[in-house]
Amino acid sequence: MNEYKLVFTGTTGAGKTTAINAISETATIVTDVANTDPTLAKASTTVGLDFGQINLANGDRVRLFGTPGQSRFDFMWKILVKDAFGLIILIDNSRPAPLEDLEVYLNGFSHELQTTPCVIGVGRTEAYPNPSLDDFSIKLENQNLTLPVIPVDVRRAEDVTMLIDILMAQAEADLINA
Ligand SMILES: Nc1nc2c(ncn2[C@@H]2O[C@H](COP(=O)(O)OP(=O)(O)OP(=O)(O)O)[C@@H](O)[C@H]2O)c(=O)[nH]1
Ligand SMILES: [Mg+2]
Repeated sequence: MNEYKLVFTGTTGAGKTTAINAISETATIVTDVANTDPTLAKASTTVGLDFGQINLANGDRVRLFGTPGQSRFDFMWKILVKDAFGLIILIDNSRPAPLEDLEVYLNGFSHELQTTPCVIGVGRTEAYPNPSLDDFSIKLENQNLTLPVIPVDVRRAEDVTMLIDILMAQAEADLINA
């Protein structure tokens, strides 16, 4: 049996905690506290990490970690991404500047992105279609990155599972091309 570590990161409210809760097969560890930021329309925010686990059909186990979104906790990003097999960046398209949000995480994880497979999941695209998925891809190309950009609703387990499947497929392709 192999064990893989995947890390969910991205802006506060994009749904890292929600995504891990949607698919974890074990009780999740959540370190949320009451949100006191009036610009953030939700009751709680993560101050430490999220943790959950899933088992793949072949018996392999995936450990899921979520970072806090707020940049005042960015020291946790480095701690959590250590030895990660893959990175999922979640974007909330209802925020004022989603492309700039993406850039924050591309910069924050620039070292890891050189070697670690990564997928971008964009949420709330139905109500907020702009920027488009193409706009995200162009932004990535400008940074010399070619990464999958997928629309997701993190409340739906099948959407979160799809992100993980794409990440695993990308990792396999990287191994074949290495
Ligand atoms: N209406 C709607 N709500 C969504 C959608 N995607 C996520 N949400 C909600 O957005 C919220 C996301 O909150 P969290 O999961 O706490 O976000 P987080 O990324 O962990 O945030 P931090 O821990 O603060 O960094 C939840 O209340 C979700 O139900 C969507 O597509 N539509
Ligand atoms: Mg959270």
